[in-house]
Amino acid sequence: MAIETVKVPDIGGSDNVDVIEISVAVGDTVAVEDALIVLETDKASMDVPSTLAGKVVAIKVSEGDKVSEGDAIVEIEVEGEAASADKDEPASEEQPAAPAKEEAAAPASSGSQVEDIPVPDIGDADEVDVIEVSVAEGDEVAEGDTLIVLETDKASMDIPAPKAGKIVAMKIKEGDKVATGSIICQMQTEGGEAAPAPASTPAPAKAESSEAEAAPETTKAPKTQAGSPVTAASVTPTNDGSIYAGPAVRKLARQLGVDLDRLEGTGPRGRLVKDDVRHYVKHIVAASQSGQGAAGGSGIPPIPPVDFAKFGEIDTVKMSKVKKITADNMTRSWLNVPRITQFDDADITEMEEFRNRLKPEAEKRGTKLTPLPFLVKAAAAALIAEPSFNVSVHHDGEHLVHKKYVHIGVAVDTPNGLMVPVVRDADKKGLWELTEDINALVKKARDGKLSAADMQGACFTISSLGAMGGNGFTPMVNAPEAAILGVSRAQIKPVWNGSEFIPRNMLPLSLSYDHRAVNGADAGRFFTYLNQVIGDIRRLLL
Ligand code: CAO
Repeated sequence: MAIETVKVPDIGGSDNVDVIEISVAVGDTVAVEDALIVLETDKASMDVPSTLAGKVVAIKVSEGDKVSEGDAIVEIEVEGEAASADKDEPASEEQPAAPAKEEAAAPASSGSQVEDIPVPDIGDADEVDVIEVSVAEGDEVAEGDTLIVLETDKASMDIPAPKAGKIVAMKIKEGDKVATGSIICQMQTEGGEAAPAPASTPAPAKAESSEAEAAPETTKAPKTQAGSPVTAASVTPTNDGSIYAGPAVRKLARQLGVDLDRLEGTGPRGRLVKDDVRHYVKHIVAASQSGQGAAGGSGIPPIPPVDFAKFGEIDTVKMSKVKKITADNMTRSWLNVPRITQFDDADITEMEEFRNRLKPEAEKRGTKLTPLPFLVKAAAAALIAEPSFNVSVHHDGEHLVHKKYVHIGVAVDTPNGLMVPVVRDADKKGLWELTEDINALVKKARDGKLSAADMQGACFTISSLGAMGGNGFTPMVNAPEAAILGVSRAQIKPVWNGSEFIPRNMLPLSLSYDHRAVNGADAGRFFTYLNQVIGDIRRLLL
């Protein structure tokens, strides 16, 4: 057993390269070529593979560190003596310089001139795909601007302009295959020498000695500690390989905190380009500012602005705070809650006869008795009878919260907007107490006097539009509650009793529920029970 250190290999002369990912943990067993860390330069990201097989006993770098060639990455406990025979040999002496191609950059002279811009040293790969041409004839480019993007089996790399100038002729096109030294384009430059810039780090060119030497002849492929070149073949995309994006795009995404997994590439063959990242961020920001599609960075495109005044006279009125909060809540519910709505008519003929008989008593009590307290009472009874409905999806998305209390929200239309105060312990209260509670809450809501506590803790909501009319609607679940009952206008309808049609007072109900929390069978049982109770309120005594 021996403890050996794996160091940062030759990374093409780049110093202080960002460590963007640690791919192993202490205790991991790694094989030769397993990725240890991921480095990222301006132009490329690359895995640094292990040169040793064994157990990781110490990690010498952290995410966010900057490293250079020779810095220790990990310590590995290896079997027997040195696992890597040539581990101590200086990497820079291992690899012969990459041969210069005949068509490499023409020597430059001072003044304005046209220069051939070659592909810099990209290692030994000689049939590398050009997957993107980022410039066109006539473009002015700055030093470092991407000219083309190359891609091997394992990596993509931007090839930057070695200096500023104007593209006078493109010599390659998308789909071509190139090698080190292939001419990319001709550029008109001002003075100086045309030294090809390093390619992206997967196989960067590295100036061997003085600036006076022509770069292609003096570059060499970077190597691992064990001496194998860090060519494209040992470089993999930083994520799971299913993301088709170049290093510059990856870097931009990382800077903006964008998860590339969520994006669809619009580049050739679905490749992600910088504009995809920018558009994504733009949409998220616009959506969150307009209150649309903001949930969880969903990337839902916002509704484009419209100048309504173009079509006629308008007034633009600021939304009340309540309306804005409602808008956020509705959007949140719409985007987060997979909702099902089920419809049925409850026969309230008997219930209404009973309510009408109670009206004089209600008057004596100084209150008004509408169908709503009956519905609250019936819903409370149904939640007790079918506890699978009295739940919420836990915010961790992995648990269901089963509630042992029964608080019911009542949607109230107020001058300020929709508010939902909560009737506490509805299952424990009689009809008169419920009536008083509801009336008090409705008054408080319309007087703008509800406290935050008055509107919290509901298990289930009832939204009654019965007084306004309508045959049915699909109420929005008031998350994190699991369900809501929509009540529409009761009507006398002909109902078949088996031998004849008889007139019955039918109340259209719509039950929306969070399908993550409640399955259809539970919903069916709950709704049937609720309708039975409403149809025969004597059942509330059972
Ligand atoms: N069918 C027929 N008539 C109905 C009815 C129904 N489903 N529900 C109520 N009515 C009747 C009442 O009985 C009352 O008539 P009477 O005075 O003759 O008895 C009349 O309509 C007015 O009732 P109301 O609206 O004053 O009282 P309510 O208890 O039915 O409703 C409240 C109270 C606060 C729920 C209601 O006023 C309200 O604000 N509803 C709006 C809810 C809402 O905006 N929801 C959002 C929908 S979209 O998410």
